[in-house]
Amino acid sequence: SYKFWATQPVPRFDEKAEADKPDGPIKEVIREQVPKTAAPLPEGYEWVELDLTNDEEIKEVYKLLSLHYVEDDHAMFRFNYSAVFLDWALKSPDWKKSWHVGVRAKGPSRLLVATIFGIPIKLRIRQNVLDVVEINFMCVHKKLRSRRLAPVLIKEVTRRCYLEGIYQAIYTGGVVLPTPVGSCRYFHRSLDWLKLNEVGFSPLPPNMTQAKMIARNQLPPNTSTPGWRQMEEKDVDAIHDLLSRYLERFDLVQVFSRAEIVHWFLNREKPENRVVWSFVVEGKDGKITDFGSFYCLESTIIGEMSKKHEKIRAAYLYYYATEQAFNPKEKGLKERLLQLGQDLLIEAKKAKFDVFNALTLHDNPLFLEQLKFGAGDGQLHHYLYNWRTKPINGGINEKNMP
Ligand code: YNC
Ligand code: MG
Repeated sequence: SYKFWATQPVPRFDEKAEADKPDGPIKEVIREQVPKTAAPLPEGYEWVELDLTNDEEIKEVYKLLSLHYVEDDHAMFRFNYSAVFLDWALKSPDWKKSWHVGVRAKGPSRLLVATIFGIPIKLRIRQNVLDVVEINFMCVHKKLRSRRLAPVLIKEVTRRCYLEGIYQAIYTGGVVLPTPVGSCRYFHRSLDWLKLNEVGFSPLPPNMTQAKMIARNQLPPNTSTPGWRQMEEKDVDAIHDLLSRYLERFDLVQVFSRAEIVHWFLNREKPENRVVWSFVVEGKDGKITDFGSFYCLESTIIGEMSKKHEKIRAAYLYYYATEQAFNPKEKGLKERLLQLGQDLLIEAKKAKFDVFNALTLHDNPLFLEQLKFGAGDGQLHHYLYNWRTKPINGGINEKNMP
């Protein structure tokens, strides 16, 4: 029935009548009418701005999310976003402390019981480029669920965005709400099939043996694209140019500044706790012709399957781009993406990832099945807040941290 969402500036499921309206805001926000203070919380709780420049506070967010954030439908796995991941995801260029919202218990424990975060990004929706907020990591402690706290969090972060003159948002989720602008499915490529089988993630298909499954998922030990190497600082401008041109082909994409290319892609940490892994292909003439990346996100094994293994180490396909997209022969694009995808899988295998995940967006459907990815049962829906546009198929924003 969506009692809360029915009050919000989002398209209704049955809004067919509006389908001919041009793209634009659903509601005009009047800045003077935006409340200057937060709505009250239930007795015993208070609003806080989290200070993510303080390692202790990042650890508190880590702790809340590691115990209470997103689980799969069968409660077998829970995302385990690391503290370095949160630092990377929430302190991107021009981040604002006022959009790092928490709820604490009053009293001596001051326990953090709920969060919702926003970061500023530039988004292109078809022909319109907008400054928006990307909302992520909304979480309520399990003991406080189903008390209508989520709408309170959403309204508070909205108020804080309005005060900054930001009136549109993008967010993703596994749940169906009014109304997805696009939807995609998760695909999974086993890198350590035996471990995935032992933790209950990959069942043995009928008429298959374990040995056959292991053989089927073997990868060559080394990459094969000539000129393939890790991304370095000196590649930033070339990647900025290549990725920007590549993304012009899609209808819903982030528009990156140079500083954002550095932030989102440059390999920073040592491999042991690296979040983002980025690679380029350098031609003989020194030109960067291709780019590919993935990020590391572990899941904790929470069910009865947790006896033998504690965690699944997953690589998530992130952004990629190739000059081949500008070659008039479409066949060349598919072949090139198969080649780049294979080398990303090999890098992930070398870095001891157990599985490689990807969504059915952008050009991914061109190579997923041939690279032995299989459809999972998870869906990811993309949503826009206060912006009307026709549904977008496939060409949707890659940022997919659920
Ligand atoms: C969800 N994921 O439908 P109705 S994704 C949005 N996104 O409202 P209560 C959600 N809305 O149906 P609980 C939602 N999940 O009555 C539920 N809702 O209209 C809606 N899980 O609230 C739901 N993190 O407090 C219903 O539910 C209302 O106690 C019910 O809390 C929900 O970060 C939640 O999956 C999700 O921690 C916090 O279950 C809790 O269950 C939890 O009674 C595990 O809420 C972690 C989890 C969500 C991950 C994410 C994106 C969030 C986007 C929020 C919307 C942002 C809008 C734009 C704002 C800025 C605008 C500007 C400018
Ligand atoms: Mg609640």
